[in-house]
Parts: sequence; C-alpha cells; structure tokens
Amino acid sequence: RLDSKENTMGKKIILDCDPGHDDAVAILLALGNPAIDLLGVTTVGGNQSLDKVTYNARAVLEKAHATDVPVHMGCGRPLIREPEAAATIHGQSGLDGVELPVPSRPLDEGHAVNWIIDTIMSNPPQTITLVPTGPLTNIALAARLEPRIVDRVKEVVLMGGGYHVGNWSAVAEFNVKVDPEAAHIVFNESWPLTMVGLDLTHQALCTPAVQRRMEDVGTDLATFVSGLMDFFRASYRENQDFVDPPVHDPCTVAYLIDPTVITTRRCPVDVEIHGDLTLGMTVADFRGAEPSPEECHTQVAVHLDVEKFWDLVIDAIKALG
Ligand code: PIR
Ligand code: CA
Repeated sequence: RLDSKENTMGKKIILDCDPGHDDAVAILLALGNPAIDLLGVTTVGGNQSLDKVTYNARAVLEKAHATDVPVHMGCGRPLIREPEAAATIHGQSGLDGVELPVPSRPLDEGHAVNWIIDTIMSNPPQTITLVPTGPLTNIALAARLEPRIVDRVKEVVLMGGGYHVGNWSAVAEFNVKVDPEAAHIVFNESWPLTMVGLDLTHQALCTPAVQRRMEDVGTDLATFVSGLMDFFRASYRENQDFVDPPVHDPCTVAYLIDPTVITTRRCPVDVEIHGDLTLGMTVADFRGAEPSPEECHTQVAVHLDVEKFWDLVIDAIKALG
C-alpha cells in the first residue's frame, strides 16, 4: 500500500464512517488508490454502536495492513434523537459474515470532533476533503465547535440522503434519518457539498459478475471483501427487496478519485426536521435552470459510470495485495 506520508500527491481526506459493510469497502478504496491520501478514519454511531463500528474500522485497517492510519472515536448517539442501528442490514457486529483480525494498533486518543478540527486547522486552507459515510453527528458538532472549518475545508462529499428514494422510510435515507438535526446543520453550512444519495448508490450493485471479479484477485483481502458482499446481499434480499446489494459508501471516494465516474446536478438541498411522515427527507429543488457554484453550494449525484466504479474498487483490492 502507498504510505500516506509518502503520498503527497493524493487528495487528503478524512473518512467519517460507521463500518458497516459498504463503509469497509470505502476504507479499502481510499487506501488502495494513489489519488487518495487517507489522513485518518473517524467513527460515529450508526449502523451499530460506536464501540462496535470503531472496532470494525480498526479491524478493516488491520486487514489491509494499514496500521499507520489513525482512528479517532466520535459521537455515540445523535444530537437529539435516540440511537437507531441498522442491525437488520449489517448484523449484530456491524460487519457480520467475515472473521475480523484483532487490531494491533491501539485506538488513537482524542475525540474525533477535536481531531477533525485540529487536522483541518493545521493544514493549508482548501486542502482537506471531508467524506462522511455515516450519520452526520461528528461533522455537525465540528462545524459548531470551530466554525472556521467551514471556509477552510476543500469540500464535503457525503453518502446520505436521496432526492427520489428512501431506505429508512418512504422518503428518507438511514444516515440522514437517524440524525436529521445533524444533517440539517451540515447541509446548511456554506461549504461546497456533494450529496451522493441513494439515487446514485442504488446504481452501484454488487452483481455476481462483479463479485467473481473480486474473487479472481485471489488474495486473502479479496476473499474478505467477497465474504462481506455475501452477507450484504443476503441482508438486502431479506430486508430491502433487492437482488444484489448496493455498495453505497465507496461511491464518494470513487468520485474524488475520478470525478467523471459520477455526473452531478447543482441544486439547493435542505433536510426536513419537522415532518412526521417526511422526517429526514433531503429535499432537492430541481425547479428552474441549474444555478452556478457561486449561487448554490450544494449538488447531488445523479449518474454512476458503473464500469469505471467497479474497476476502481477491484484495482484497489489488487493494489492492497
Ligand atoms: C443503512 C445502511 C445501508 C443500508 C441500509 N438499509 C441502512 C448504511 C450504509 O453504511 C450507508 O452509509 C448508508 N447507511 C445507506 O443508507
Ligand atoms: Ca455507512
């Protein structure tokens, strides 16, 4: 793997996640592609409890022999609401279906929110990209604790929401739905924000053909990813009426590696926090002509180049050996 300290050419990202089968693939894609410099992984309670997802993040890094990447633990519950895990999708451990290695690197000290702020403030302006792939609790708190990060980050590219699709209600996606107030904060700050929502990620289906390509890589890591996909497929068949599982979270990283993988549309997006039926809905306003970046800081991901996407994921697995 490319040592992050040597990888001065890569885009510097912080992955704020709740692993999670697809979060795990996002970590591996970030590690295995030279266009990305993964500065650290921060964790947030979401798919499973904070302790479980933090352990999972460390175990995935261990699996990839990436023991130099720091892991900081963040918030264990949403800002206001009671925590709600996705055990029906990710199992009791949050990464059911595979055997996890025991992490050799100790968990790093310092709360994720403080570490995110310190990292952004100690690096040159416009050099750090935030990549949230779980509930937005840590990112919202960071913006409140140190508002200067909003102008200082390069951009936010998040997995969450959806403009025509929901998975945790008829109209809301899990990451936004479980902490809608945090999402409301994050979407309403003025940083450039790309919403990689369900409309996009439901195109990233791990078909049997894709999985065979993974297995053909032939490494222990490839077997591990394929095992994750087996469990994820079974969950999605049972609970979401899908034939193949959509691998949401790595779509964010793929977009940062190669923006041509995803086409976007610029439009205002806001988060519903008062609705009963519509709580956590990401409301995208497609009326009128597309605004300019100066007029509008948000854009939504629309179309995925499926072939390019899986090529990137499989190349990363290969590169990690
Ligand atoms: C939650 C997830 C995935 C599927 C369901 N049904 C629920 C997790 C994934 O890790 C991803 O980040 C996001 N939340 C998709 O909603
Ligand atoms: Ca996730």
